[in-house]
Amino acid sequence: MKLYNNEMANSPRKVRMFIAEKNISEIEIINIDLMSGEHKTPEYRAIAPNARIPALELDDGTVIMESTAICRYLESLYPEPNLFGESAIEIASIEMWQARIYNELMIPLAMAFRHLHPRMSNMEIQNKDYGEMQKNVGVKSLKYFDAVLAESEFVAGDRYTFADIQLITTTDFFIGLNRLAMADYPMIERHFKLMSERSSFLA
Ligand SMILES: N[C@@H](CCC(=O)N[C@@H](CS)C(=O)NCC(=O)O)C(=O)O
Repeated sequence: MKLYNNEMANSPRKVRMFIAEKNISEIEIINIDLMSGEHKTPEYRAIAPNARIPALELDDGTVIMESTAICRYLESLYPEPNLFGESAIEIASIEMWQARIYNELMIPLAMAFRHLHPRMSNMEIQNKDYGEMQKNVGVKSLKYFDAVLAESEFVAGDRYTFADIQLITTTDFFIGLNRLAMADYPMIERHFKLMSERSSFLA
């Protein structure tokens, strides 16, 4: 299997963390240079028509796009340690939290970054008003998830799951890039410290 990756981007980091937690060694990493637009070349589009990374290419040529779909596929191949839930209610809870983090926190903070940060001006037709609006949505969500994490160290229940990967890749990347301070969200900061103690954090 081949993972199309970029070391600076947050979506492929989810997959790298997942691979590290599962201790999977059979995946070749192929780096794609986003800044030079390598992901938009005909060669890469022939592999991943969405022109995004990550993408996982299987040995028979099948390609899986979307970081969560890739992780779900790897969970089926390598069930231990379980990261997507065991019981019906745990599976539903992890799915709920990972999707809520993605939709309510990651997307607004990613849109704010894409529309406001000078570094993104060559990858996005920037609309500053839209960026500011998304930043406000993201800040409200940060406050919300900070309150959620006051109840539990982990996002979904009392153990490490894919929902923690969804959160840490979002907070570690987008809080700073949006010129926000993690110290303003003490429970998110506690979660950051807990995650940074795991070896997968540096994957
Ligand atoms: N929902 C997708 C998002 C993939 C995505 O947007 N990847 C970014 C890097 S984090 C990318 O390839 N951006 C290239 C572009 O926007 O042109 C996933 O979770 O895999």
